[in-house]
Amino acid sequence: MEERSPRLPVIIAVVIGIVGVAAALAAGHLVAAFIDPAASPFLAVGNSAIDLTPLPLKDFAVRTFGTYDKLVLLTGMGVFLLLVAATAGGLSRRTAVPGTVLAVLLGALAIAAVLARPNLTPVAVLAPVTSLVAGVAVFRWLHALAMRDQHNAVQPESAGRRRFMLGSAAAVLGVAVAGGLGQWLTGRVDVQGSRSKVTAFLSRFTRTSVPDGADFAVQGTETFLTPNAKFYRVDTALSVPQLRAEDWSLRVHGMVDRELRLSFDDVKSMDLVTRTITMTCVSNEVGDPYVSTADFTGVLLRELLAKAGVQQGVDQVLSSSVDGYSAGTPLATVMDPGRNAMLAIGMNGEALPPEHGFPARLVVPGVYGYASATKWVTDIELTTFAAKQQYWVPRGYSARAPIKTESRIDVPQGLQALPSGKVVVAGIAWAQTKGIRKVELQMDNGPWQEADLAVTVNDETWRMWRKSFDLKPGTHQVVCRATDSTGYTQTQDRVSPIPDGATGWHTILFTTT
Ligand SMILES: Nc1nc2c(c(=O)[nH]1)N[C@H]1C(S)=C(S)[C@@H](COP(=O)(O)O)O[C@H]1N2
Ligand SMILES: [Mo]
Repeated sequence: MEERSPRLPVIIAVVIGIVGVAAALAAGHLVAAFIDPAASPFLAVGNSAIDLTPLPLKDFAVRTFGTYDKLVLLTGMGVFLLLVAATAGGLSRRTAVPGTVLAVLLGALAIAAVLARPNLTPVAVLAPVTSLVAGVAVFRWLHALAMRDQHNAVQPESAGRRRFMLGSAAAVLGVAVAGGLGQWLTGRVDVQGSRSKVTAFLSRFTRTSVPDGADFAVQGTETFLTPNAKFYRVDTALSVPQLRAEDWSLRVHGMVDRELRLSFDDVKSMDLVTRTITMTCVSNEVGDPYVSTADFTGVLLRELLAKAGVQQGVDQVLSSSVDGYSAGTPLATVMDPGRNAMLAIGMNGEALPPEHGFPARLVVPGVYGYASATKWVTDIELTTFAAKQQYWVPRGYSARAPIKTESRIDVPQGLQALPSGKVVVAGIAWAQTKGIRKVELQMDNGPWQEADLAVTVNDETWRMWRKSFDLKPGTHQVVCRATDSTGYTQTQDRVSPIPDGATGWHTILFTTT
């Protein structure tokens, strides 16, 4: 019989591929824990994928998966990686070349992703480089052990895989230790402890009091202030940045008379105010939920920037975050004495939740979040729109993004079936910082009728409305439209969020029986 080079059983080859990739991820994760958790190859690749995602796809993801968009991305990446690792292993039954090539390619991808992260220093590249080396080394080592077993397999199969078994057990243990240690080191940053101290500090400040009658929550619609846990969340951060207030600082620079570097204690010692503000995401399609309201506590940006001395010619306030996001807001909007643009450290009486920007973020009434509300903010540069572009501008959104007058029906819900007779239609309208003057409803193509408006809180927030109808059994269609205090009635023209926010009338179909 002719001598053939040994061939590994498929299952062994596949296991080697998977353990090799796991070793690469774990080793990189551990090294990243010492440099910057965001350099962990899996996260870096995911974050770069987000940055490269075309705008329509990003909007689709936000709309389809909501806050789970990141979980979906991570799961998808995990499944993809598992399949690639298994395939590369399976192709390496005779020689280790296919698996090695794949490990090098994946390593190169991770290196490119880390180098592309705007917020990582060059030394962070050590994490994916370690991944590449560990992946290739573990893969080739296990492959060699398995091949030797295969060659010597004169005994029955069961007894002949000792080296491979021991080797892979050691590798799996190594993966668990390195990955676990990396995770532990990353989690050691005591963000919750830091938050508790900030919350205790904020408890000394009085909250704003939302007047009675500011919402119609009795109808099952939203409360005027959105609880922090229900506040909409939109960002590009695959993992929430873990920053302690004690380690945070804010640099204010660019076209200023004096550059500032503020610590969190510096901010705490400034004049802190609390303002009720409604935030809105530009990705909000007509009827969507990306609008919420909170009591924000912080320093007015116009006072903070005055300390730095804004120079002639500045028209853009470019804010950046620890994770490399940036937002650009018109200087005139930020400095407007009639508007409460702020550096916020508190939200509804507690420290900002980590996912809403702990320890500090910006909030600018009347401007969509992407162009103003930088979370985990660490840098404010005074510059011009001509000189610098914020994160979303090269990706297709407008540089200037005032919030459009809009309204939404919250009850009944689309396609809901209700008893006939008295039916309450209720919802919200917003036109920060103009304020809502009127909301009208059109039932079953009848005449427009004015809804009752809830008490006004201020012009930087949404306004609740409701109206009851007497309805016979059947199918009904109700449409709403708001008019702001400038007299502008929201347009019926349906446009999508790109490039500067959706418009159109919200329409609901429901039945009564
Ligand atoms: N660092 C950072 N800040 C960010 C974003 C982001 O992706 N990264 N997204 C912005 C967008 S698009 C919006 S709508 C608001 C949302 O803030 P929230 O998640 O607290 O509601 O944050 C803004 N600030
Ligand atoms: Mo947004």
